[in-house]
Amino acid sequence: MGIHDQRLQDTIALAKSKPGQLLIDGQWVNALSGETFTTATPATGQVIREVAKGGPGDIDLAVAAARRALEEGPWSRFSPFERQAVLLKLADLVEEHWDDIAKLDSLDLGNPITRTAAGKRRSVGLLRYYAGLATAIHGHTIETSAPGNPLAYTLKEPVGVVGAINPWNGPFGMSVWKIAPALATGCTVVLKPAEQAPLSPIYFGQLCLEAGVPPGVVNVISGMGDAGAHLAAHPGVDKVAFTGSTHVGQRIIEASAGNVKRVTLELGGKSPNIVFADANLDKAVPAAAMAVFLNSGQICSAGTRLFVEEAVYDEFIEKVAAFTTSLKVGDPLDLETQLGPVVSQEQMERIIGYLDIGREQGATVSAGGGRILEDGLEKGYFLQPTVFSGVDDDMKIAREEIFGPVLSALKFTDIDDVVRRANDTSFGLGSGVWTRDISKATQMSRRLKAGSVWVNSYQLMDPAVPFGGYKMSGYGRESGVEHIEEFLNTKAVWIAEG
Ligand code: TXE
Repeated sequence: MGIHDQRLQDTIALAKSKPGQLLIDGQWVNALSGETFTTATPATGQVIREVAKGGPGDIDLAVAAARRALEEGPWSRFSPFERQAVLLKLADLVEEHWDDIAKLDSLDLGNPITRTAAGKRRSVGLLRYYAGLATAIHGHTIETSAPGNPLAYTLKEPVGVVGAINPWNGPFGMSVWKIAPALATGCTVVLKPAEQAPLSPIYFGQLCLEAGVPPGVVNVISGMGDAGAHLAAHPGVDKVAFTGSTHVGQRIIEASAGNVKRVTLELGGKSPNIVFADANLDKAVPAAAMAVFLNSGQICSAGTRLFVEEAVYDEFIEKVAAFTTSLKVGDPLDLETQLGPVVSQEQMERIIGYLDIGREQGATVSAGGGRILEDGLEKGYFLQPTVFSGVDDDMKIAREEIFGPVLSALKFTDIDDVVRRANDTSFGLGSGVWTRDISKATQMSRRLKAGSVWVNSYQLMDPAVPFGGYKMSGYGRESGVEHIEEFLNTKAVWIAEG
């Protein structure tokens, strides 16, 4: 399944017809430095186009615009129903232009175009969900015991200017994920998308303008890590919402200290997916594989540590390996493709390094194991989905986030054994449990130290259900009513008799 060149060139032409500048105060502008950078498709390595390379000076302008929009209006005068109307319009536009959005992400990130139906449901759903919540934000009244029996009530106010710093593994979806609740609460935003996949976030800026988001409310600054670092340290920013590596997350915490910013962090993971012998194995086999291979393994909550109970271990690994080998890897723009390339040469080399380490440390390659250098895919960053079996808890492939299509399978004996080992990690993002025994399911969901527990499923997401990490996977929650709280300040008002 090679790369269809004409379709690729047509999609590159589409990408070139979309904006590639910075969005500041409602205007498309070049970077102050005049610099640009290129973004390439991981399917062939071909350059797609140049985009503006925003730096610290551009971040300063964007933060100032966001501050003006927040304090001087008209955004601050928008009623909740008016903010709701803007979000609903934005949802309609995203729905209408989904084909273009899907193509941009498929081109820039390499994720299969077949995944886009789910992506559309999710992005449009998030916008409509937070449109609904925009009109449901309220404080409460409190009976106090203070002298004179004064009345107290709470007001919920937007936290202010938000710096949203995103990774490349969900360029459009993650932009919506952070911006929808921010707009619902009345905040303003400076978005710094990842340098590897900036196209759809920039296009999202255009859709915001078309939806009637006033100038300065959403600003988009494509650029490198220095732009992100400047945003994270900026005294004019009230909150940073970050998704990315744990290492950069730690830098964000340090940078936030200057003006004691609010911070939410959604970081890495090494999530356990646990299969008990009594599980519905026919359902668990493909799900356990796709818990890792979706988006070529580039998902923070991927179930990369597959724990299988002793009694069914050999049978299960054999079936997972057969399923894995049957997956169609290839042109991300092809409707038949199940796995695209990984995002960049750098990531590919990193992942290949882990494949070597896995072998060196004694794990068995049960499926895949290397780069794909034939079938017309040799110019791109295509890897075979890989299953390592016979993995020990101490191997690097069982401890470190690989962020590629690599599954590590481990054997366990009983509940206590697997709970201890599943929790023996510095991360705590996702987890899966496969069993038909309700008491095992409830017990496991209490004992696993992770922000999400999926029982007889994996990677389910919904705008209404909170998502986030324990331990070094971060703090704060995205989605659900919890996410709205992350963008609000609570003010206590005391009314005594005059
Ligand atoms: O992430 P970075 P990278 C993990 C995954 C992956 C590894 C590296 O293991 O292999 O991280 O990916 C911006 N201050 N995840 O290098 O560097 C940067 O420009 C402020 C897990 O792409 O964390 C980009 O916009 N911002 C993950 C964003 O931070 C800075 C998703 C993320 O980049 C900055 C991605 C700084 N000092 C990677 N330096 C997940 N949780 O889903 C860089 N940036």
